[in-house]
Amino acid sequence: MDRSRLLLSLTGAAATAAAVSCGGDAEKQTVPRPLNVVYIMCDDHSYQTISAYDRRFMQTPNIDRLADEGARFTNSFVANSLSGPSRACMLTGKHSHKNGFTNNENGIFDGSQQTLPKLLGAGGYQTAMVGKWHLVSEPVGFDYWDILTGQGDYYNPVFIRNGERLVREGYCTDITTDVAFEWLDSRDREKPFCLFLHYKAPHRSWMPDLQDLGAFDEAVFPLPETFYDDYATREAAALQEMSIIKDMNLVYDLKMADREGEIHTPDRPNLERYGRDLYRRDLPPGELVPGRMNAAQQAAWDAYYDPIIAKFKEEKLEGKALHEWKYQRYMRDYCSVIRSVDRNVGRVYKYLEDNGLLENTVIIYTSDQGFYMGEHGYFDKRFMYEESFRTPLLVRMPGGKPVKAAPGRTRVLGADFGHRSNDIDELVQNIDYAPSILDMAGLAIPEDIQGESFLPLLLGQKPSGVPTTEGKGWRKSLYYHYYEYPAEHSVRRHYGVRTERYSLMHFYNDIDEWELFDLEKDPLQLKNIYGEPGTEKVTGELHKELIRLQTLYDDPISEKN
Ligand code: SGN
Ligand code: CA
Repeated sequence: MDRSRLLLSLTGAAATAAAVSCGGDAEKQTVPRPLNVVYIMCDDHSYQTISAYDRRFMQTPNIDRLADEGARFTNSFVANSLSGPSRACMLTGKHSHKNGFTNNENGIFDGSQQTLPKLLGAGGYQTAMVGKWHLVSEPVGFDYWDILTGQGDYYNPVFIRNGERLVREGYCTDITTDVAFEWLDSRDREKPFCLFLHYKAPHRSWMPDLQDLGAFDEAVFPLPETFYDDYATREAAALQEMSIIKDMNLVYDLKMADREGEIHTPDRPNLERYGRDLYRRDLPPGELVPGRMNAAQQAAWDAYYDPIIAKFKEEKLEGKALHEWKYQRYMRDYCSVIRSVDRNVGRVYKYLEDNGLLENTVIIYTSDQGFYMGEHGYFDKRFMYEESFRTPLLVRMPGGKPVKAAPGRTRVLGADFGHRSNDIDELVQNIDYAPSILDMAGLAIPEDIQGESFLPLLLGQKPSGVPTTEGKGWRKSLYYHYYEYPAEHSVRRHYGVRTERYSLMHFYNDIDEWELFDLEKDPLQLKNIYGEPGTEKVTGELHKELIRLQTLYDDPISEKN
């Protein structure tokens, strides 16, 4: 282990019940010890629909409060933009090829390996995992686990509590919070805790809580500039099956089947059979069974959707009008689902406040990856393109004193979030979560963890003083590798490197395509400049950097074909 890293850890471990401070100026940020951690992770929550990042679509006052009282990471990324892989990266602090969970289709998480909850447990923490797990094998290393089956259901979801299966009545986001509170109430108050609170929302097919139905009916969402992307110069971008226009389903995604089960676009197998019930999930294969809702829920749901379905049938929209109608409907459902997430973040805040925990608890808010809100015409994620490579990351340090970032940062290019004084602009990735949490807890970070602790950044330390696996100074590039192909949505396998200005990716398997984007000149990533005259030097440097990262992380390039 790096000496300074070890020093910080030892200082923390030795200073139980004391405060550890870092940073050179008078206003030092401190970490109280023992420290509790509430790690909130949504599923598919785009930064575009968090108003602390982007004000175009909706307001999220409770999530924003984390940004106001903490830090907003403006360059937060994942290592593999898909649920299971992302969760495995978070739990291990390692890239997919090292933790073994490369894709959802045939991945089974090897629970015998070193993980964050195990390390926390060994360090005297009590840990709980509540909500979406999605790693197939049963959770190992948590004192308590109460997980959704598979993707989970929005209504009346099935949970597995420490091995026992049970159905809980109600709306999933609320229930997940309730379960977390029950565990917090019953925890051992002598020990610090780390709660992993993983919401299923807002995963497809975006089913809002009944109280939020219609919340955005008056809204007209601005169409993203790249909605009608023609994918010129980008072969892999064109080959996907996650286009709102061509792949988003009117019944499954947008709920447009009428009560008799008439389907308005039977463009997906089984829709004719399942009709209106299909989107309610959890149907045994091959059987036509009612959806998951109880009678009262179904009545309220139908009361909202029936007139919309009737109007849709009547209008017989086509072409552009239909495409944009789909976009508006998608955004309405998705944002309505986020309303419940935001409300529940507010509940978590209140719980911590009411129980005197805000002073010694760090709250982390993130998602398992970013998501497309119509950019490039897409929904879903997977690509190394910015919207899905990025993920929101907000951290409220104990006490809620806004983080004072160290001055003199280089601007990292890409999304324009404007500037806030508590922004952290360094390139961070979800492999950094485990070491950061261990660091916050004052525990040693094992040598084989590939991520870096971003605690020093939260403590306002100058990045030049931060030790990384690459030497001194914060990392200047990120490695990405996506594996799930052939599979749903048909995003080709790819790996790549992103620096502060450029993004280079290689799509492989049944395709061999390199893409290079200059994020300064082309932040929307519309023009692949790979192989263009004048790019030789930067391409050479990026190839070198890619190989350096593949060597550093031990993901040899020869195995990628
Ligand atoms: C499901 C969804 C996909 C989604 C994957 C992975 N299809 O298979 O649209 O990309 O999950 O999402 S659905 O028909 O089942 O809704 S992930 O976030 O869990 O990785
Ligand atoms: Ca996800």
